[in-house]
Amino acid sequence: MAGSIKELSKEEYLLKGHGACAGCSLAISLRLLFKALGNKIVMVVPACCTSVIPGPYPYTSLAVPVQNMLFEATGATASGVVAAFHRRGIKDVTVVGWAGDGGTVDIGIQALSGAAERGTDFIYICYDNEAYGNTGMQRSGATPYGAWTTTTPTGKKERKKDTPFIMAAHRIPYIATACSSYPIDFINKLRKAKEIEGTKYIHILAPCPTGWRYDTSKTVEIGRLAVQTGMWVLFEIENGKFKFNPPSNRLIDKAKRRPVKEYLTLQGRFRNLTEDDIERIQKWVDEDWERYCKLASNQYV
Ligand SMILES: Cc1ncc(C[n+]2csc(CCOP(=O)(O)OP(=O)(O)O)c2C)c(N)n1
Ligand code: SF4
Ligand SMILES: [Mg+2]
Repeated sequence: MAGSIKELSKEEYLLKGHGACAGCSLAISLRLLFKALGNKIVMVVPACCTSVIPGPYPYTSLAVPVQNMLFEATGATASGVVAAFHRRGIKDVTVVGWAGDGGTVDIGIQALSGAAERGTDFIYICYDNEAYGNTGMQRSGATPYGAWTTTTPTGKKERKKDTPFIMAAHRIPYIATACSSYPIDFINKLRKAKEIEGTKYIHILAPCPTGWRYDTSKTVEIGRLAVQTGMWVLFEIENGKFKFNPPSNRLIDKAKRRPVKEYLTLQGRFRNLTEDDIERIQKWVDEDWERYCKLASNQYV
């Protein structure tokens, strides 16, 4: 396990000249993925920002094998790749499904659910920029309440799906949340997932300056604020056992959590929120924390 950034490999498999927007946390997360797992991986990527980031054929900025797949098919395709490796007796390649929130919580959920039910031996990573970024920022099931998108011009009226817990209902051996603002936490979770057999699911919050309407220099700060306000919680569920990870484990005491308003008001996508909306979101966050704290003390989901 890594203790600090200095211990990480200097190899880069996300090459210069890629097509991500300035300040994109998804590009940071991709670099971290490669720092954690190296290049003995095969990525399965559906239609999403990550299928644009490599750039136009015949060039690519991803120096690992990538299978670009239909929007809905990440779980099914990854299952096929895993089966092919098993058939050939290849055991030292990690298969990684890497999909956006639209490709995971909406259109890809059936293929992912099937793969999880079969116990497909792969790591599935949902990077969650909370909208359909590649097609211009339409709302997804992961868009939070009140957020502007092109299809929710006055703010989304529904709440975000709780996908890590949908995955927990599949009784897979490992589920974790992460964010690129906490790189060592993410890297260690990837390395742990690599050693576990079966389906592993990691859900990363992926701050997106283009869609969330904040300055490109603030990506790391926005991710940290998401965690410090408790709007994004860092946890693991290992064999059904729930555990907070730092710094979320230090926020069990409500007084230590910063008000959600600090996170919301930095982002243009929340500019239509009223004070009542902000209070409602704060109440939901506090209620979610009560549930998480019960899970942490009873331990089993
Ligand atoms: C069946 C199908 N419907 C719609 C599209 C168009 N499409 C391509 S990428 C995309 C959005 C992907 O959103 P998400 O999965 O959240 O990834 P992001 O773009 O945000 O990285 C859509 C709607 C498609 N490729 N296939
Ligand atoms: S739209 Fe957002 S997630 Fe997609 S490349 Fe741009 S900043 Fe990154
Ligand atoms: Mg998205």
